[in-house]
Amino acid sequence: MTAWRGPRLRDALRLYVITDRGLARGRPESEIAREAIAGGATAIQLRWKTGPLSEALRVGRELRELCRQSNVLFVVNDRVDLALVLEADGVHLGVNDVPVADARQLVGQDMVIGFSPETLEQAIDAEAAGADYLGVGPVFPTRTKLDAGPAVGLGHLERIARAVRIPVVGIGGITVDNAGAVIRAGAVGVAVISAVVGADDVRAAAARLRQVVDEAAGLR
Ligand code: TZP
Ligand code: MG
Repeated sequence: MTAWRGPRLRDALRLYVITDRGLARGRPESEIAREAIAGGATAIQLRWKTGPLSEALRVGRELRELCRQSNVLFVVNDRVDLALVLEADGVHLGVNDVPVADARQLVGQDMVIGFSPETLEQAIDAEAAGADYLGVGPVFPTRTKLDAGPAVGLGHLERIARAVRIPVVGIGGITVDNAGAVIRAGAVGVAVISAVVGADDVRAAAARLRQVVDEAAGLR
């Protein structure tokens, strides 16, 4: 495992685009990722919920290469084994996945570990267990993840961001219209699926979101 050598993590989390085959309307993950990166995505996550693992590996290898070429953080959702095989820069875990402390044992110190807490306590525990960043959401209502639960809102995000030292990204229902508020609530970045993957022009959608995030963060 080689360590992440791109921008510091909080900068690599600014615009975090997550793949979704259903929302891509027939466009391959590699095309979505290439366009998203061209528009300003700083991280790409392979999110693979159904379908053969051999296909996930094939797609993952393409994303791995694209991200490497552009110094973009490449993260695998849920699966520590897939992240290791793909030499991902990071793995993203939820409350029903391998616990953070066990994942840390498996991946070593070099791989970035992200975690999605449902409560403030889980957020604090994940930081103590070795998580490098947190994904908090769904901040707003979303139809993309049916089991995501009700929206937690900006207040919940803000409380978690204040309580931990590691960077926090907001996720769930984020668009150009509300991304600025997510950053002002204390997130270093936004994680999105439909706002980018579902867009007719993926590159333009990513570029607009990146602009909103950067402006809210005082970076442009
Ligand atoms: N986790 C919490 S909400 C969500 C995930 C994966 C879905 C985000 O998708 P969208 O389309 O950006 O709301
Ligand atoms: Mg998960």
